Amino acid sequence: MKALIVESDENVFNQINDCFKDIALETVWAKTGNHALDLVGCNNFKIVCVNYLLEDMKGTELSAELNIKLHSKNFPIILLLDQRNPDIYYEALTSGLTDVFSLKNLADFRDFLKIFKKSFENSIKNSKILLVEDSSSMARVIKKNLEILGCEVTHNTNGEDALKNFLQNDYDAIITDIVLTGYMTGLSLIRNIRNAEGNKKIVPILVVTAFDDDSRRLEILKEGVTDYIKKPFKREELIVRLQNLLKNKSYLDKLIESKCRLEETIVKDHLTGLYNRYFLIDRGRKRVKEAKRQGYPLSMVVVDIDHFKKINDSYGHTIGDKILCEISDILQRNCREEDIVARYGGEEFVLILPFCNETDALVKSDDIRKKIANLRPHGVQVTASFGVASLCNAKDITFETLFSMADLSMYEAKDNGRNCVYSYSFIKPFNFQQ
Ligand code: GH3
Ligand code: MG
Ligand code: MG
Ligand code: MG
Repeated sequence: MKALIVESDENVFNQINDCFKDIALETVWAKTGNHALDLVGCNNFKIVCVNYLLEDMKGTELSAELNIKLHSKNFPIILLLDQRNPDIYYEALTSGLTDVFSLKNLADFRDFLKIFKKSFENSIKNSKILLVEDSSSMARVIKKNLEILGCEVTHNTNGEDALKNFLQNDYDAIITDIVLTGYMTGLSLIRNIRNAEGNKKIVPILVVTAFDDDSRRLEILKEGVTDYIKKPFKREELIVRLQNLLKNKSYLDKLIESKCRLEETIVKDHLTGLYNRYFLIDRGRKRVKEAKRQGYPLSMVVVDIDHFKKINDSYGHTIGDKILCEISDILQRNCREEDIVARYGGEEFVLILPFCNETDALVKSDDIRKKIANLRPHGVQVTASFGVASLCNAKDITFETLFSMADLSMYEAKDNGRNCVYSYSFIKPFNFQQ
């Protein structure tokens, strides 16, 4: 990675060069604009810094020439000015320069360079790329160029293998040709990727193809590709386009991650990690309706820790909290993935058990009750009372009525000595041994 400094004054060059030393970037010195134009043709610069006043031309003129010579700008061109001047700023930005910094205050420029280097390294290094290209010579060129930059490249010549690889692995970007070996075209591969399940389908896709007529390009874009590049292409263009895709992908990944975290905090109880009352009611209503519609059994269990107030009073709230977490773990561990285990509030929990009839729910509840009674978290004897209600054949039961039935049964258990399981259909204690 090299930088070009275009500066006619040696002292000023040394000042600018020092900024690049800070970020360990190799520099090449061009004393004039024409010297710079000669150098860019045969070097691969990642950034060019130009003084506004050069011996043979203005920095803005050099910038315009660089843009013409290289057709498309694929590295930042930075203008360094002796003094602030709004007219020159305007001229600079309209001549295609990326940014302007003052030579009087190089701290800003140093900060810019640090960010520039970091973003360059992060966006492309260690990226996993799936390359789908039938031409082995073209694939070799692309693969080599990306591997130099630290990418891990998997190459397939046909869409079938590429699709299999895509479904089995996670890639940061896909680079694909349109004409491939095998039965699948690049377009069909793209369609399959965009129809994939979940977040996999949003992977950036860069199409690299020799087709350049407008209608075909439009077709390719309509399939949802992220970017398009025409063969033959310049190495820089491929890298810059890929870099942009990867940068956007990383923003999107961060966004998805924070959305998931946010969704989790909305539905989870902070202390125990169980679902909260909001989630229980929302999902519970849906589950009850679904069970009624499809005619499968569903049970609800209300669990309330016995004399928890006394436990708090005797051992303190901190131990009380830890006990709540341990009881939550027991409830969670004894339920299936499709069950809902929620903290309804305080020391009260609710379980929703789809595909579990009343008898099974009673057996399960009594099993959990015994486990809690034998747990002795932090050396404290803890018990809980259970109330069970089931959908059975009653057609007009809602989530709310089922909850009231289970809650009433739980109070029945409290009234009858605690540390026991009561069910609504009998309002009598359930004893598994009998
Ligand atoms: P019962 O057997 O009749 O259910 O008696 P109880 O003491 O468990 O019931 P009560 O409703 O009288 O008291 C519940 C206690 O639970 C009071 C409250 O301080 C405690 N509690 C509620 N939420 C928390 C919590 O997040 N942490 C702790 N440590 N205690 C809690
Ligand atoms: Mg091809
Ligand atoms: Mg209680
Ligand atoms: Mg309670």
